[in-house]
Amino acid sequence: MADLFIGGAWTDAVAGGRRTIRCPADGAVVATVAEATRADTEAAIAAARRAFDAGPWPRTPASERGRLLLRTADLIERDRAAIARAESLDTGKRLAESEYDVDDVVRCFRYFGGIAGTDAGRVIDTGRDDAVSRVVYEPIGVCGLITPWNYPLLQTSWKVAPALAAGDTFVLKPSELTPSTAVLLMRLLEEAGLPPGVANLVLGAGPEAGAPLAEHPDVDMVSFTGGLATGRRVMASAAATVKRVALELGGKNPNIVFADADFETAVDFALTAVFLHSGQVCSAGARLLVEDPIHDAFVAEVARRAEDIRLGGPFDPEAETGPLISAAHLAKVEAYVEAGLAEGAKLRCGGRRPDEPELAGGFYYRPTVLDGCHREMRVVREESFGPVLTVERFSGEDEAVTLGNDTDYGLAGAVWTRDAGRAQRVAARLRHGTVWINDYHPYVPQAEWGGFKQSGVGRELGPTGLDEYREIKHVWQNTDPRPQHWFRPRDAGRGA
Ligand code: TXE
Repeated sequence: MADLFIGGAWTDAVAGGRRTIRCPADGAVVATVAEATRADTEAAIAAARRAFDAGPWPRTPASERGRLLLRTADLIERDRAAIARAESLDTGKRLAESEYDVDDVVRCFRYFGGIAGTDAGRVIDTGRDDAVSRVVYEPIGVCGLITPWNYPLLQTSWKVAPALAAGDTFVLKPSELTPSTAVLLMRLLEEAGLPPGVANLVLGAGPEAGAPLAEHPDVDMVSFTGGLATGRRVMASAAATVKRVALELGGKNPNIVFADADFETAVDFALTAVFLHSGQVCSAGARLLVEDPIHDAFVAEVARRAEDIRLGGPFDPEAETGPLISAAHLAKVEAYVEAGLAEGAKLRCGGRRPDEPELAGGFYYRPTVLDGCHREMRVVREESFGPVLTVERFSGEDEAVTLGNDTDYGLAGAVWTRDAGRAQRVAARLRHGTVWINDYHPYVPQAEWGGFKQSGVGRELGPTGLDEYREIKHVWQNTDPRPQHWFRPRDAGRGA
């Protein structure tokens, strides 16, 4: 079946061949999909350019664009079961989690559908009666949207929904590992009545199908979610044409537990923070900082409970979390754990693949707790993106903040304490884009999501998330233009 969507038509890549998609839980073949070449991506860019320059979409009233997003949300909700199933097969994640993700996708489309057209800019008091001045929003143009494999449709919706609300056209390049739900979304946008060429989809490898989106002069903005190394490359390529850039590059997120925290709740959330989706979450609380007096008891309890976590495939009702995305990613996670142990970390649990024979066909790794860690270790500084929790000990507020901020990243973090003043003080001092107090992981589409430092550039979600996808223009109009004579005409005032 043709699965590249270019200029409103479904086509197959001619030169790129096909890629086989396998479920990471057991290696079963899920689908084969077309693999785009550079030429296919360039054709998609040309289609998006035409739809922007000559098509109706950028000039469609924003409220009408919003209505299309709301219709799309209804269609996604209608197809919830099929979309969640496809997401689980590509990613290996539990079906229940894919269902939550699809619900979040619906909320995202409804949020941007709802705010499209509610802000028409502002009128400025010029102090004159012969001039009017307005600040208005305009679409940026053609957006290149590059998304990862951990939350494939959700990450896509965080880009597609505001781009459409703003009046942009786009080329989407999902992760080559998890393309299925992007195909389903394109079909629903088509059904919702999006004009041809506004939404384009190319599938395939980053360097071939994705790189032109950062390089091509006809792309006005590139929005990327993925790893730090690729993000830097995207940003460098975008510099050649001074594109707008939005990047979400993950984090190394501190989960800070003070001695006065609600012990049981903090233990419970420490597990969710890092082991949800086997740690393949940009905001994962992979760095646990525990205050001295409770450190030993806390780590023992976290490790005890982590031992009990049940691994399994997407449709195993007993499973609590699933496999890693690929053999390469599993090897990378294993290497991080080995490096941590070589640098002196103490293994409290995990540190191996599971024993169950029925899991042998998937990329599973046991939830792992490494104690006695310090900030010079690679496993503490770099994102393992796996089910690996490193534990550091601290004493007092200042040290908690110093450790919590001692990272190149700045995406998210949490603080656990019963002291309301301390909670606010620590939250204010942490240099991370999201800080949870006595909680971990919740987000709402109304609030911005974005990173400090090397976690990224720009924002997703929230009203200013929409601003990432539009230009702000000041329009000044003199309503009674007359000669000004800054420089007096030769004949003016002669003899005066
Ligand atoms: O990511 P890549 P990978 C982190 C996590 C993980 C690491 C590597 O630590 O272990 O990144 O994962 C496309 N030009 N995150 O290798 O390469 C690629 O095809 C343009 C954090 O899977 O960043 C895919 O669509 N595009 C993260 C997307 O970039 C290119 C989520 C992401 O892949 C490209 C995922 C190129 N030259 C991984 N090369 C988060 N922030 O949540 C690749 N791509």
